[in-house]
Amino acid sequence: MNPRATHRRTLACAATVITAGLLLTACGGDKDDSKGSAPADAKNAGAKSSTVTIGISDKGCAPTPATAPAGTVKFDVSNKGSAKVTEAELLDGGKILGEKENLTPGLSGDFTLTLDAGTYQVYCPGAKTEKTDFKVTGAAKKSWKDDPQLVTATQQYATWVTGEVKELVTGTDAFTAAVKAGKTDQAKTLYGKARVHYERIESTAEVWGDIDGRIDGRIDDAPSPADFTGFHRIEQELWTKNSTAGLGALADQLSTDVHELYTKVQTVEYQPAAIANGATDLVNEIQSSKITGEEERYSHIDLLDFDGNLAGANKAVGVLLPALTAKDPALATTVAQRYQATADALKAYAATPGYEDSGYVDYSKVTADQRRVLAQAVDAYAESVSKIAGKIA
Ligand SMILES: [Cu+2]
Repeated sequence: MNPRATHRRTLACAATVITAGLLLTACGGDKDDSKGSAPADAKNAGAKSSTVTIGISDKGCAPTPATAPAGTVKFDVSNKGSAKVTEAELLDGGKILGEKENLTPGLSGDFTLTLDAGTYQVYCPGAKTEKTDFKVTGAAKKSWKDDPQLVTATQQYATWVTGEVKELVTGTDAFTAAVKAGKTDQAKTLYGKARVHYERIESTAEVWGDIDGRIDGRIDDAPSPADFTGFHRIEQELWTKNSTAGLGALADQLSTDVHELYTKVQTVEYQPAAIANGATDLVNEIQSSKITGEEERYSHIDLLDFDGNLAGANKAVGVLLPALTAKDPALATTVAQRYQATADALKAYAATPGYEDSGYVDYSKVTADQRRVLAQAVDAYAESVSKIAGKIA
């Protein structure tokens, strides 16, 4: 869970999510998916690609232009000096398709989406006018579905995510059983073994904001103490009180929630750009919540979470690599090199069996200077990964 996005979830354009027979389109405007989606290659003749500028201010975040043709749309977002409005999202109904957050005054960033015809909203929470319509018209001439490499990529990724969540379920059930049996030491070592599977796929889990919040939320995200549940609530008790007392109901709830997640992920249909954006989110999560020590503040197994986010990003990049190599071999090479540099930087802290059996040292023992070195590697990797969506969308 991204610590800055509280009480709601954010994944950039995760997928088309089918829930209980209801088709919810997360990445396009069409409810029936009949108009096709977006160009597989923005450089292809006939494919459309456009850029929209969004300036955030206290007043609002109206997009310029306010319309775009169906296809690949890149949103350039900048904060024009608002201290209270620091993010912009593209919404389709209630769903977040893409966003740029944590933009303090003067900062800018971008996100790229594949959009079908429809009316969307640009949303900037906290502004005087929070929502402005954004219209997409026409039908894209080419779809990523025409590119066999990209179709294969989405299938591979779906299979991998489902497998990871299956392991999450198994690992979490073992962890919660230990908690309920009062085996504190065993619970502590099983905690990380379950969590790493969540961290690998959390960009997908974040599609369902409420579940992500229940499973992976932090004390700071909870409006009231009763809302603080899941892994980190149990983590707090295990490490600060060295006890499992009174955790039975929380353990049961956590098991129920990961089982529900397993049911839900099997309904996701991924888009290539969504997979790429998910990889970017995972790398950004390393920076915002692992390097900082924010996420595992009681257990200090942050390096294992780091490992999970990095592996998840690398998997997403990996399935897209054949298509990316065909379109931008130089970027494919840079991404691979920077991944390796990040993996090497992390490996310096590997240990066997490691702190709490995590495979890594206790993160609280990693100095500020050492953390800076890790952050630099992650930063460079994030920068290259963030370019993938625009190339393959
Ligand atoms: Cu997390």
